[in-house]
Amino acid sequence: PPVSLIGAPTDIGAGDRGALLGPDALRIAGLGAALAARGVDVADRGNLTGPRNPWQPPIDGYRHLPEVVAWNRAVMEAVGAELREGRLPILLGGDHCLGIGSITAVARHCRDTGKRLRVLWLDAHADFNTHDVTPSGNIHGMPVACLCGIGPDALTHLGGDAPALSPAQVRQVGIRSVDEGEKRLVKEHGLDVYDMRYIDEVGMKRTMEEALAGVDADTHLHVSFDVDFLDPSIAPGVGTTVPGGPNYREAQLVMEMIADSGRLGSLDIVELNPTLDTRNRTALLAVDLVESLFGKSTLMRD
Ligand code: DIR
Ligand code: MN
Ligand code: MN
Ligand code: MN
Repeated sequence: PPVSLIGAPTDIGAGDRGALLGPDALRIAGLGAALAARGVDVADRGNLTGPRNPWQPPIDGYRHLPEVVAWNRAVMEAVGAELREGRLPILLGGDHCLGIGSITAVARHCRDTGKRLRVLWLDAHADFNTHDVTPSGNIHGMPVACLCGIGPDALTHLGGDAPALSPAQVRQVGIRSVDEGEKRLVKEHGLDVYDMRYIDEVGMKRTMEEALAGVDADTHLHVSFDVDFLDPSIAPGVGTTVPGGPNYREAQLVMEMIADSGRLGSLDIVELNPTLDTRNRTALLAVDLVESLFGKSTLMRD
């Protein structure tokens, strides 16, 4: 399908400033041209607008909740509009709190079109915190919980009805940093987590086969790609680096196996922070990986 790039220049849910520069860093790294070179029909919708970051401490366990709601409403509307036109939206974050708006729109689209939804959450973190267990109040650590109906009403009911997702629709890959209370919640809600220990033990190939099992012609696959999923040695341009992530080849394999499924329906690229990067290398890597996600292959046998 044709692709639409939607920029959401904000770091409203993050613990560091700078992710608001992510959309332009991805553009400057050549994201649009790289997709076009693959024969993808791509339109850049420009950047959404929203409140500035007031950089305040948490209130009742949330930092910037009203501003987070405003940004997510804008994202939900923009992503929903592209889906209704039969296009594949790529959300350029911005921090990962924006996954709430993006995936709420995708979930609604799937309900309207009778598609099954599978969400692949590529991240170092589980993003399943709540206001009473969060160590930071940063809402980028809470989107999966919010999407599963656990969180403030304004975010859990963004699309009208809650929850947008059931934990059974989510597969998390690359996880290696989960807070104590968060871990209890992840277990309680039965999230399917392929953590780095699992990936080390069984390998990325089998991990992805399992994460994609059951994805069929009636499935809309949403990929929420937090750039901190990648090992910081290859992707330093993020706020919350965690050592021990997927290397370059493992990340390529993830993208190639998603491409092979043929079911990619929407994508978030989030948490890229150009102020912490070196010569835009993390954005360039993200573009390289997105090329694989859209079918660029190193296979000789195809
Ligand atoms: C940490 C960091 N778990 C928190 N989270 C994220 O503040 O909730 N960093 N998502 O990217
Ligand atoms: Mn995340
Ligand atoms: Mn993360
Ligand atoms: Mn669709």
